[in-house]
Amino acid sequence: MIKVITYGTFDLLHIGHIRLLERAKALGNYLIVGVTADDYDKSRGKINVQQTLIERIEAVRALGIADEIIVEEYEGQKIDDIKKYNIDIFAIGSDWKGKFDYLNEFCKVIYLERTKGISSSQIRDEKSKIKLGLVGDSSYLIKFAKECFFVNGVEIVGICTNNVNLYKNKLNIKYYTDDFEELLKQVDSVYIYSNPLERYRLVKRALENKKNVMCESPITLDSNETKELFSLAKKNKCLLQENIKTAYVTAYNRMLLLVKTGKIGNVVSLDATCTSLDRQEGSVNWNSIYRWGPTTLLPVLQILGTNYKSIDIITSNTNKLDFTKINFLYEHSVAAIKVSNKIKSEGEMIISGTEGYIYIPAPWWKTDYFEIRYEDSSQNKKYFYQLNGEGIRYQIAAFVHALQINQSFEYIENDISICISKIMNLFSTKNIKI
Ligand code: C2G
Repeated sequence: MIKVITYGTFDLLHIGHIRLLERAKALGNYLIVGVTADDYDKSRGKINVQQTLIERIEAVRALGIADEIIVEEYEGQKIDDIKKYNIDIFAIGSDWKGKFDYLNEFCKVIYLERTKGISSSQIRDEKSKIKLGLVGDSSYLIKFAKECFFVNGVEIVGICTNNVNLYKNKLNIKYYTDDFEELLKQVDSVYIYSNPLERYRLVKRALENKKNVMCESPITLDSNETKELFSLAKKNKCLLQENIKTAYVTAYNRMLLLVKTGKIGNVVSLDATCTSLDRQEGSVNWNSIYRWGPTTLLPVLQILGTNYKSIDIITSNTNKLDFTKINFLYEHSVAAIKVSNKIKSEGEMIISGTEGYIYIPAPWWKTDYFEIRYEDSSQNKKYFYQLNGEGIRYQIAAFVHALQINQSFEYIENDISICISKIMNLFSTKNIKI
């Protein structure tokens, strides 16, 4: 018996995949198909996969070509599989020509001609290309626009700004100088990264015009306004996604799950710090609580909840010093966050529990790595995950995906967005100055 193996994502199964599988099967008598797991695809930079692993496996199974289906979960697995299943032939499309020659040591490698004129990316693109408008006057939007190129199904139409010079020669897109209404007419979605004081008005206008919105956090500086915007989005059947890039980072999400499964026992204390001296051009007037507050508040609110008993905001917001510390008291735990645009500190996060603690080194908000540490250090564990584009491209992919399947996975729950706005409001009214 000649055993053949092939691998693929097989997203939105199409004729190119089917022909590949038929030809692979014809090379022998028994075909094993390895379907890539979501995490593995993410680690190799495929972030636009639309169907779940189960859906993709079912689609391959339904063809009736494969004799056996396995899941491909890690780099190097192909060698393990070839040995484990006694494979004679490894077959793959010609787009991979030369890339798998190293497998010749274990079995015969055959590159099959790829079917021209069709691909999953093309189908995803054609399905519905989101026309996105950018809004704001910050150099961050240049980075954001570059990240959009990694995501299928999104096209940047233009940018509404007061400061065209900021983007000249860096962003080759249409400018709508301070003309938000005109931009809205040309797009179906907007990304708002304007001054936090302006966001409520802009998000509201966009939603009233039935446009989908990605808005940098904080969405507003008042919890009632944020609540109102979520209701408006619901009423007008639009998506309102709050952007805090950390919420979309794999390592951060896995860390949250480990905390929830009790890996460090009961959480008693959380400390998180975010500081930077490199103020983004164009956003110099935002204080550090607007710039960093949402990021540092995210783990506090996601892990300890929004029902804190008391909160102390200690701040120094002068020309010389822009520093804020917030202490939280919960029923059985405490948290402290520190943010600044004008001092430099270690940007780490420590979550302490009754059994052990989680340590995320600086910069914890865009990490690909964390550790769980115990009293008995032989039990310590290190966790590594792939991170591309600081999480920005994942949040864009999440937005596109939510619109395409008409259902959103809440990376940041609405009550957390509302609580962030509430704390922003407390900051301007109830803080202790130093
Ligand atoms: N394919 C093809 N013709 C197309 C499109 C795809 O022959 N028009 C082939 C690919 O060359 C591949 C298979 O169909 O052999 C699955 O393609 P994808 O789903 O795009 O998966 P891919 O990223 O190529 O995964 O470890 C993963 C594998 O190495 C390949």
